[in-house]
Amino acid sequence: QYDPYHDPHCGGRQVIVHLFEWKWADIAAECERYLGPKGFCGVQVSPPNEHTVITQGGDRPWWERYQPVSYKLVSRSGDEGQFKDMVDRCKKVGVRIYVDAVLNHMAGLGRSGTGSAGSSFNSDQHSFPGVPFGPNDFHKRSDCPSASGNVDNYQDPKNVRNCNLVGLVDINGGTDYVRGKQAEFLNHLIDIGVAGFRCDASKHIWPGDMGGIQSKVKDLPEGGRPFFYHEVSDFNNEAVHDSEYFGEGYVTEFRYSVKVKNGVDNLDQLHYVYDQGWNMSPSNQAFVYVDNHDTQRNGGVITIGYARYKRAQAFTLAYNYGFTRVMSSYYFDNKDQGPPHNGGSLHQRCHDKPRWLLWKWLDGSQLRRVTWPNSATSSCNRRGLRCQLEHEAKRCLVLQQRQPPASSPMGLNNFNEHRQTGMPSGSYCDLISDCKVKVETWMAAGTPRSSPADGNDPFVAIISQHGY
Ligand code: LAG
Ligand code: CA
Repeated sequence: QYDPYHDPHCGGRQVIVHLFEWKWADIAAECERYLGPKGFCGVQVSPPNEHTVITQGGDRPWWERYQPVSYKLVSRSGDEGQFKDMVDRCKKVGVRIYVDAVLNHMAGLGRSGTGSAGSSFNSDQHSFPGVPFGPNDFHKRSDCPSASGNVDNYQDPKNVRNCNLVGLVDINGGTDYVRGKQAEFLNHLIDIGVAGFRCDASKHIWPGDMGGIQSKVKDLPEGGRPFFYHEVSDFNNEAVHDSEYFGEGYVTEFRYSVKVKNGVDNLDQLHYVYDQGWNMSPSNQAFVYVDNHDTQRNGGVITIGYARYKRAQAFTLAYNYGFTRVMSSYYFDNKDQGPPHNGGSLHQRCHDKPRWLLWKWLDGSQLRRVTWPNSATSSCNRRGLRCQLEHEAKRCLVLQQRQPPASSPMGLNNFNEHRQTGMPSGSYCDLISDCKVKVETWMAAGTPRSSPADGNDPFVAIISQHGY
């Protein structure tokens, strides 16, 4: 059944890639060169609006863009003309743009001066004439119950939503004026052709305020609601729960990243990645990823540099749980380090570090996640699936499912191993042959079910080893 609040508007494609800190011109070229032909649904782009310009140790940290100065579309990634050109060119090759929308706050206390679009601002005075926002548009000191004025007690929703997140001045989304200004920003992006939004720090915005903004946001020009996914981390130990945002769109499922880490470390746990015992969101609400730009810096998850990163990614794309995003980033020596495209192009620089171009080894044929056999697609059985891959890979390691014991859940110890070599080389092998990476594909498959998103489903894992 069609769900208007969960449609990414990309014609059935299923994977978003976060091109963290890429410039608009580079993303446009990448859509045409790679992402469109390979079947990517879309790109999550870094915040496109005016932000602070922060110099620190001779560098500009990536996180200056999480300190908005106004909603003018001039950022470190490019200006409004370049942004429009990117949206158009990507859309022409079937790739949509999803904007990282920072609505909870403006710049940090102690910061003032001129933003990336030339607007003046002064955070201590709550003055952002580029919007314009003034003192009445922010939470009052008396709205925030913490002693420091910062968010410091995650057991109290008022503290989480009304105080300053790491000193970033906290917008009061309760008024019609603020909601109108923020909706105007999102509507401008929709007019340009953007298909949806990653809402930054949604946990720190009252769900009612978020709903109030979204209700002022227009339908897409081609019809339908924009795609919303909300940044809310929930590990069952705080007062705020991600389920409070289910009415507003998908919600980031941080617990999945931990589950998939445990799963690829210990394969027998992989079939528990959707764990209702952990209160994980149902598949049609869960936005999932192995790592994101924060967790790849802060640890606790599998990220670049881990032997199992590709396996975790491939599993995530193949497994029938949630809406998926992969991460494409840049090399860094310290976690504040900004992108390497000052003057040049990040795109070129990334090719110097091919291991960072994670999506490069993801061929479009792997981005098709397995649909469960039903009456219409009954020919899509396990054997058919395996054969298809065998013909595309030079060598395959096929883990074939054995007959499971009637009552117990499936684990990988229920699988037989078949090694196959000398498979005819197919098109995707050739396409990725210059990447010198191992392509691993895990395919979910199993007995027909009415609900495809049951974490206890058995699966067949197919690993095609290529280029080794
Ligand atoms: C997010 N999701 O909910 C982003 O994914 C995350 O990257 C953002 O933090 C955060 N919420 C606020 O939008 C990032 C950095 C922070 C940085 C902040 C603002 O992880 O480290 O804070 O963006 O730029 C920085 C300094 C802090 C300082 C603050 C205010 O690191 O020490 O207090 O700026 O000046
Ligand atoms: Ca807030």
